[in-house]
Amino acid sequence: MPFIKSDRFLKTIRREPVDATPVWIMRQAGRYLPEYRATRAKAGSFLRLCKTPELACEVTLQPLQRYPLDASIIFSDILTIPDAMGLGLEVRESEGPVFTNPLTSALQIQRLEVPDPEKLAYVYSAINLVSKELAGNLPLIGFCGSPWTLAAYMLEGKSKQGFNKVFTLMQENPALLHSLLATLAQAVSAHLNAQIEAGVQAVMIFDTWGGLLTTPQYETFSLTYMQEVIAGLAKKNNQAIPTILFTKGGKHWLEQIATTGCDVIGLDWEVSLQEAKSRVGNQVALQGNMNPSFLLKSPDIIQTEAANILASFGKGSGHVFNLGHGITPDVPPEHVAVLIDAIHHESKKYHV
Ligand code: 1CP
Repeated sequence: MPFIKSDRFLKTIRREPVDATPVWIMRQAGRYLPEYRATRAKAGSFLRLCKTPELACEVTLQPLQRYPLDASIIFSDILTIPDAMGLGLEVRESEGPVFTNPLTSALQIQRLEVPDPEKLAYVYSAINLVSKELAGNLPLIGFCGSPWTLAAYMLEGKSKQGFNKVFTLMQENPALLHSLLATLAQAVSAHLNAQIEAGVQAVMIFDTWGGLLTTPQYETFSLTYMQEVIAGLAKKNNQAIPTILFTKGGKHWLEQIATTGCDVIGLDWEVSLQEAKSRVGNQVALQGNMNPSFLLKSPDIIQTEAANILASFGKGSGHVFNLGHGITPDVPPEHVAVLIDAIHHESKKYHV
């Protein structure tokens, strides 16, 4: 199936009228798709897949060839920045991402530098290739991790519940943590700006581990740096590029997030769209927020939950449908088709 043409995503972010609610899915190119697994096997490793622009382009397009999605997201990973800073990323089948050279000393942290853009050129080449294929029919989203979330992985060396090491540094040497976050904010800004230059029409900041923080810690160690990143984004043809800010576990901080300059708040399922809308009003659009585990249930349960989420936002433009976190590898691909169809059909009544 050739992919559809849709302008619903960008219109919804601007809260302009649309005929139906747009939908895309976090990790839409991923292990639940057999064609993704085949391309990953051909590439030999996850990182080789990311670093080969033709293959990254191929997997970016795979979900669009299967489903009438309203947006695409470039296939890459948030951990490519630390990899480019010399930490040596490996993504292992059993363990997930691991750094062969994690941050273990103050000296190592002090010596970190914003990576040479050449080291991430494969991302920009993949964006060029995907943009050509999409030919303006569908928007392409670029992305990065938040400075806080990247710091958590870089100090821990891998994914680990609680991410204790970043909290130890926060206690023992907050100034050093701030210097790491400041360097990462510069690296993230440069990476997003290069993605904008290469052709993405929106960017998303994934603050996956912001929810581990207390409110004062969130403001000091995560939000401030994301605000700095947003303030530093390049314009294209004098127009700001829309930004989506997603803090997983961020339900307490929607009001603060709405003041960062972001255009869309990404929500997980811990807060309803109705509540989020009443708290942030018309300042920003909202994206989310179905629990991905519903995709493991039967089609009628998926349809009912999709309808509940649409009803929670209610009438009018300003809601981009998505999951509240990434799709899991065990989801049957047919269930994704059921969900997207339900969103496009069931949402029509909210857009008259
Ligand atoms: O085995 C495989 O093929 C690797 C699985 C995989 C995939 C498909 C990883 C390793 N990364 C990705 C792609 C990816 N990662 C995308 C692609 C674009 C799309 O959405 O289609 C995106 C946006 C990400 C972003 C990402 N990577 C985040 C933020 C979003 C989130 O899920 O919270 C995070 C935290 C990562 C780190 C990472 N990379 C890979 C994994 C399995 C993880 C998560 C590790 C953990 O649980 O801590």
